[in-house]
Amino acid sequence: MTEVVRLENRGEIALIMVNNPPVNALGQAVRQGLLQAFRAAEANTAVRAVVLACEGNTFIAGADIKEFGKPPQAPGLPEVIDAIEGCSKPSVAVIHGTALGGGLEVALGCHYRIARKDAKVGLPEVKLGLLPGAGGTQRLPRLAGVAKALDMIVSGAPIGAAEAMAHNIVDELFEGELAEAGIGFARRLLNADRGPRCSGEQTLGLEGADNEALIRAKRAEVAARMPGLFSPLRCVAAVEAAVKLPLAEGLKRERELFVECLDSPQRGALVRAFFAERQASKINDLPADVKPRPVTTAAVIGGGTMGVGIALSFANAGVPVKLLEINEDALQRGLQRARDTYAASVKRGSLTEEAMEKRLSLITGVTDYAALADVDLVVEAVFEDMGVKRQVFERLDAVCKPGAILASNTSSLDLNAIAAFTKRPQDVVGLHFFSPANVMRLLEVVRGAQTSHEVLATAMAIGKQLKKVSVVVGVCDGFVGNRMVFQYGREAEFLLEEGATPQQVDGALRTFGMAMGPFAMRDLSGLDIGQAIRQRQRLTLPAEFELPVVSDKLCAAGMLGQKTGAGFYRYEPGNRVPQENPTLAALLDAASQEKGIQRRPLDEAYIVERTILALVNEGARILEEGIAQRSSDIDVIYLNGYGFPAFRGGPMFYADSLGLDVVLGKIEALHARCGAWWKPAPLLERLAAEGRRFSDWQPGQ
Ligand code: 3H9
Repeated sequence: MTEVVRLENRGEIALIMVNNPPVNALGQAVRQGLLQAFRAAEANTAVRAVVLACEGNTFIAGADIKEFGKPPQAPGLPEVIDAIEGCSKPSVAVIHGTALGGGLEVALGCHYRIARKDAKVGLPEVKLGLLPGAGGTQRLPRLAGVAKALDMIVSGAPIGAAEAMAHNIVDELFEGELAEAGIGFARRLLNADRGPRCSGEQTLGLEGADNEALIRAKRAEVAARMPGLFSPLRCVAAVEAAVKLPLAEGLKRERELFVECLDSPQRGALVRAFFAERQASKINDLPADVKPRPVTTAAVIGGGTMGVGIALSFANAGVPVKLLEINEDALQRGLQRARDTYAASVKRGSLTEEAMEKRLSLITGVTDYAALADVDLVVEAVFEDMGVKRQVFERLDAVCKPGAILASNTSSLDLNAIAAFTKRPQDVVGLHFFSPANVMRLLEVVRGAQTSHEVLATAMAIGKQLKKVSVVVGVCDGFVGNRMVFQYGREAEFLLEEGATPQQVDGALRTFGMAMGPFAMRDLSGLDIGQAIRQRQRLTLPAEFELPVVSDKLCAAGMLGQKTGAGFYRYEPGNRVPQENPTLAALLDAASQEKGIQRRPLDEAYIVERTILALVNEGARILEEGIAQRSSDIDVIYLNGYGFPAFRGGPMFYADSLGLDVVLGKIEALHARCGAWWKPAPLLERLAAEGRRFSDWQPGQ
């Protein structure tokens, strides 16, 4: 056998163990090893059944994603699974951890499957711009039915072992040791004289439902909910082949569709996004021996929307958290907000009553700073005002135990100045959550000038514990995400002055793939927030950096967005769907006139260029200043916090894929046309001249 696949004979049972850390991915050596092991078991007349299990934390978690896009190496996975399914002796896959993608496909190739009670199974290929390419789209519907298979394959979401058993995907659940459970099950098969049973030959799942109607409905749902995505419609087409074609032809059709996905640029972008997210957890200059401090208790200062959202995040992760407010009334409002948020989840069916009570019991309300003396970590989420922050941090410095981490959720203030309010700046770090903090996955971990390595490592570990995607950023106005979005929002507003409507700008950017248009987004967060920032900037910006005036005019008219029933759009009471704001046209005319602009129709491509390239140019500055460690970190922030389409990989990857020479050319043209804001970032100029990309740039090069 190969090193990564071991075959042991346990009496009449062959035990095949895969050992390819970290996740037992199906690289070439594993495929080769599996093929050899099954062939050897087949050839050995003493063997009557085969058990397949994995070492480490998980069953096979899929194909080796690093191999995509490289020349294929034999044997291919379909060939391996054919050999497994064709084995004349019954085989049992023993699933623990996560059987994902090709891993589940290998298990479906086995004749029986047992799963540890805490295991999960799924076909997440769609998240990588692919579809299951080794029989998953043909075998799963035959076992689990077309409705379940479509849901799993199109969403990519895994399901738990019990649900998998209910849907005929696994045959039995077990607890305890893997090999023992597998061998025990195999012995029972032999005693009952049960032989091989091919998933591909089963038809139960295809019977008794109007499968064509299910396919039609899923196709319509995908078209409506996932516009612009390449692989989901092909996932549906592959399942349709399972319904309409015999297995061998269905597998052929699946292969064709898989190769189309493999060759699509979206696959490249989504796989890059997968690795970018993992890369973001690595801090370049952190010595390997730095250990995070244990955090078993936390506190949050401020019971507003943000503070409560952060407290909920801790409670969701099972960490006891104290919520501090300045008086009993404010505290009760905060605690009620926490209860209401959970109650809404219970009503939606995403949380049980029991889980709600358990989580609420982890949140303790306090009004006295002395109650924070023993906590390991405090996150401040009070009003964005330096005076208020000073008061909070001075008090925290006075009461918190040595070694406690003092974190600020500030989104716009200078973290180094905040750290200087304490006598322990090394213990101060920024934890910039995004609203609603209990829902949004992104966490910017702001590294102050004096933040210690240990504190930074602890902040990253907390992010992981809270199931956030954490990205280290440096101190500057707006950090990475908001600093870039300021450029984007400003350009979007300039487009309104040039002749576009909010509907046109939002529509063009949604077609590009943004989850939400910038104006619907601004209405949601409230126009008054930006106004305060603009007023501050007008005092300091050089004259050539002009600012748009539309949102100021809306604010002056009392139209602050959803909360006032009108902003860039109008809203019916109780309805968040944006309608046309009938007073806006006159206001836009006035803004254009004021600036001496002749309004003109703008096309979609121009709208996208003007906004997305504003992100890219600022991203390049951020990279050069070392505010982000690497271009992929910027992309991770945009994919997880700003609704940037994952199939485009993030703004910096998008620029790389256009070619930086092309991007520079467009930015130079915008500079000539629109003025100072568009001065090309020096790093962009340099990389374009050298024929390089953002993704291959390292600091100091
Ligand atoms: C497929 O199967 C196609 C087939 O249908 C058809 C073929 C013909 N490959 O996430 P973590 C690395 S498509 C290579 O931090 P966790 C990862 O980069 C595939 N490497 O751990 C990281 O490396 P590093 C379908 C992989 O415990 C390390 O493992 N399968 C792969 O939080 C730890 O990862 C999927 O899409 C891989 N497949 O979560 C599953 N997976 O330490 C993708 C992980 O150097 N994987 N790595 O940064 C996952 O969802 C999660 O990794 C998993 C573990 C849940 C398994």
